[in-house]
Amino acid sequence: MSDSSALIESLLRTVANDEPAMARAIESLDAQGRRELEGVIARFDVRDREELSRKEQVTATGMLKRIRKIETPTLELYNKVLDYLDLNASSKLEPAELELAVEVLDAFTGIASDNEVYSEYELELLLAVLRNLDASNTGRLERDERARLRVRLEEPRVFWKDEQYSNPLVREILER
Ligand SMILES: [Ca+2]
Repeated sequence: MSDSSALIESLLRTVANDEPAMARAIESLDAQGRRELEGVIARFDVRDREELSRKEQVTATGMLKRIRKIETPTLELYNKVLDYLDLNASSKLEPAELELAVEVLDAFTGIASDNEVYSEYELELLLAVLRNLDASNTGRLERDERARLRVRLEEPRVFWKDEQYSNPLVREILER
C-alpha cells in the first residue's frame, strides 16, 4: 500500500492550502481510514502512474467534497458505491464511468437531508439502491442494469420515491 500512500501525500500537498478542513480530516484518519481513502482516490489515477495529475487531483478532491465527513465508515461506504460504478472492473473510474458516477451522486444527493453532501446514512441508502439494481449480483452494474438506471435517472425524484416503497434494502434502512 506504500505506493497508494504516495497518492495520499500528493493529494495532501494539493489540498493543504485550498482545502484546509479536508487536509485536517485526511491527516486524522487511522490506518484503516487511510486504506479506504487510498481506495477512493486511486480510482482517479486512471493511467496508474501512482500520482494524480492536476486534473485528476481536482476530480478526486471534487468527489471527496461530496461526502460530509472524511471518516473511515463513510469512505468505506463510498468505496462500495463507487465499486458498483466501476463498470469494467478496472479499479479505475474512466471518464464514462465518472460521468455516470457524478450523475448518480447528483440524483441522490439530499435524499435524507437538504444539503448537497452525503452523510454515512445517505451513502448506505445509495448503496442499497445500487445493490438492488444489481440484479445479477456481480457487484457492478451490467449493461442492462445500467440501462435501467439511466432511464430511472431521468426522473430522480420519482426514482427515489419508488425506491422507498419497492426496494426492500432501502426499506430495511428506513425502518430501522
Ligand atoms: Ca473502470
